[in-house]
Amino acid sequence: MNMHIALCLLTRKAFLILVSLAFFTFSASAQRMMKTINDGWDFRKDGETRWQPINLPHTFNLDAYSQRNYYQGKGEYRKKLSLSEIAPTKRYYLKIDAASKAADVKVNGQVAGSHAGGYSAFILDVTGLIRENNEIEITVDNARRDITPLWADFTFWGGIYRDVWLITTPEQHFNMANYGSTGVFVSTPVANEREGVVQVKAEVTNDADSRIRLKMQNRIYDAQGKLLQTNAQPFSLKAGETATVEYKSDVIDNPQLWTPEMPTLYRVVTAIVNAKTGEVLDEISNKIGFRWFSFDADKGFSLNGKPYKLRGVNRHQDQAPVGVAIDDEVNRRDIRQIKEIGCNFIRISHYPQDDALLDACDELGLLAWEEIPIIDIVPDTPGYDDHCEMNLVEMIRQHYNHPCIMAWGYMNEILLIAPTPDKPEWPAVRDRTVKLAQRLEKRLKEEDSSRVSVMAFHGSDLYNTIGLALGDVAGWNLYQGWYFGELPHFEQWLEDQHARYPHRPIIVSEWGAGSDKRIHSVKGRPFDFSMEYQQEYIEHYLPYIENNDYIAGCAYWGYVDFNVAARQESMPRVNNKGLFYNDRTPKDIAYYFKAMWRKDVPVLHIASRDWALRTGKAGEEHPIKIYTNLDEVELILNGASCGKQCTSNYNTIFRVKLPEGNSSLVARGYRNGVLVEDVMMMTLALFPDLHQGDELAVNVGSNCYFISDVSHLTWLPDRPYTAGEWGYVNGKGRSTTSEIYNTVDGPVYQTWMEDITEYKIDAPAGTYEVELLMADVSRPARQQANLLGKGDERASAVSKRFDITICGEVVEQNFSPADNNRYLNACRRRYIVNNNDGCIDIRFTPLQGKPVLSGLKVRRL
Ligand code: GCB
Ligand code: CA
Repeated sequence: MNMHIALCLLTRKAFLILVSLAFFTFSASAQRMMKTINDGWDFRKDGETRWQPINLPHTFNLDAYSQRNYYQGKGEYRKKLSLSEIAPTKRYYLKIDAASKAADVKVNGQVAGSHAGGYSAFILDVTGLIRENNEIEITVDNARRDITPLWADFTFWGGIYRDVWLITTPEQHFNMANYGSTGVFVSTPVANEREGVVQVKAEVTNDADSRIRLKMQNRIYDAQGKLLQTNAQPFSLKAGETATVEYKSDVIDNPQLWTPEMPTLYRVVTAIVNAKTGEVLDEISNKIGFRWFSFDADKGFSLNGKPYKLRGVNRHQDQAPVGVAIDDEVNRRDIRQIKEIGCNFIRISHYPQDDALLDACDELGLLAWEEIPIIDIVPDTPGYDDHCEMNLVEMIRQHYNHPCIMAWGYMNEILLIAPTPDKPEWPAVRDRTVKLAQRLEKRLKEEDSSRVSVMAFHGSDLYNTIGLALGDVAGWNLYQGWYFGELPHFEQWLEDQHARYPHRPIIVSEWGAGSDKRIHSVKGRPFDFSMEYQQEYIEHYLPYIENNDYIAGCAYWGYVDFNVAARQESMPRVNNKGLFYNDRTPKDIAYYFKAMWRKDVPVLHIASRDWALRTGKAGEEHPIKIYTNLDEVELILNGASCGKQCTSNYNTIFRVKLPEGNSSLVARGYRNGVLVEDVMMMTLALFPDLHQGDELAVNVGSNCYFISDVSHLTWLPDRPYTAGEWGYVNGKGRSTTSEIYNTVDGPVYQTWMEDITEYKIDAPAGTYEVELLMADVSRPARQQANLLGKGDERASAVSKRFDITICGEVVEQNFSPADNNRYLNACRRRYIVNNNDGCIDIRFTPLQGKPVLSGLKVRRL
């Protein structure tokens, strides 16, 4: 029976049903189809013969976790892809969400295209190349010098570390050749409490070889999914033509505004419809938010007409052990966590991030500053500027529709490693930097005049004097009291800038201090990496930011500890300024932010999770800090009250006598008559008693406890010798940020007593094991330029040499901790000595340079 006869046999009604069914199935299959093709890839590094099976997202730089000079070069990816059929009327595309830094793509041996830039998506039309059975080959290169970033304080992870998509569309579709964007651009030209208007500019392509009549249909839904408006406008496209179709909605009355507290999202669904058949050919859905904002040099930031402090963090994307090869849910979890501590703002630093992150910002309510990674200095590499501009356009077009975005940035601390103005190379660097800034500023405004432009400066006045303060808002990255200067220099810097440039809005785009969970002090100092100094630094900066209207807000540096292969310090390869550890568990300090920023919930946190193992003498008082937004807190130790204390600056410190062993701590307070509690366990280990055979370990030359995360041994802060006790007799405390090799307890070696000639430990007579820890750091490794001048010890030409005597016995002669050229090497020696007179006396006799001692361990045998 042929079709014709069959149709004749049908009733009219059945015929109509059949036709509409046919259309339904036809139109469903005719529309855009998107799927990830992340699985089943092979990978090898350039020059390797063996392929290894991997899945995307993938990075080939897990070596950044273990070595400073991580692999920078090419990586090859390949995948077999079979399709059940190739439809002659369909278009086929590969969308690669990020390949760092550059990618060359082949399909079945033919060049499909290439891309420069490691942080934005690109789309390649592979229609002419694709078959039923395919091989896709992508060569990625993270060593290219013509693509930014070239210098920066983070690892330039190579790989295809976001999704790869196969997209098929009908011959008429939204433009797939617009800088990796969807080709559909949505904005809200009118947005206020009374009225909202949505505008859509859609680029539509006709890849067929004949003219076609089409309609662009837009449907607007409210947050509850109710259809508010629908509109269809006819247009036609010639064969091969791409045209922009514009639509402006009718007024939406009294729109619910988007705010971080109530991120109401409307939706606009834009479709291309075949005017003749009614068939939907392509469709893109966008979420929209009605909000407006402004920056003012005196009043700071305003959202929807009201003053609004921007409270934020900077976010890097990596998480061990996967590096930047993170899944979407990692992005979403991070945004939830950032919201949780009360942020309403995020600086997406220092490069465009995953769409999943931007979506989460829209949905959970975080205002965002996003930027491209032009960092530290502008090189004169040919092609660099063009790639920068292209990456800027990609970022803007790919993320244009996100209501969360309010600022686009394009340079970070761009004069940080530039030659100083007295150097002959300066004028050229200055001129090309200003030229590139002007070019990008202009392009940014052409692309998007509805957002502000921003740049982040480091603490140098040159930005003002050479004309780099050309953006709408000046971002200052300030580290007074950390890399240099003292804490009050922070507000002095800002006040001076505000006074001299009274019309320029200011945001504190970075501020932060490092901390290492193994390091603690009751009197922290800059660069000791104690958790406690990080708290002191933050407790100084944040109230100033909060209480001064002219500061639009801030982004703390940073949300998490993140990987920097080249960084050294107490945790080599980690920038440890995070409010959260790299695994996303909070540091205690995260609760200070939460206490300050969350007014909607009671916050009460015993800030001793990071330091739950204390060491002390029986009866000694220990500080227990509470972060809270309650006015008054009671602390209960092992069931007994330690009293109530009023809080100020969102904290209070109790001084409590912990008994030996485990204790329970309960913090208690009331908010609106409702009980709020926090509970934790702490442990006190008694101060080592050599009479009892305890192991005494001293972090010589340091004010800090060091609790090894491997042995769990506590190395006590050093102190001067007093009779009946132990300590140094002389010497000068020194420290380095250079990495110490061949140890897991680096920080013990990074602080030392220099020029020491004697160390004394009063202890009962007997046989002892005495262990000395030393390192010769007089040839420090080159530090990252980003360390803003810290850690540049001057290299000395000669190694240190000295004799060591313990209890009158010579244990080392002409000793050098750097023997065999082992500078920066952990050197640890153990001696068995007899103490006959109640004092273990350790003496150092200098032969060349100054003797050093970094750590000391004593145990009675
Ligand atoms: C900065 C940089 C940032 C660094 C940070 C730091 O000023 O913008 O990339 O990671 O300081 O910790 O030194
Ligand atoms: Ca030490």
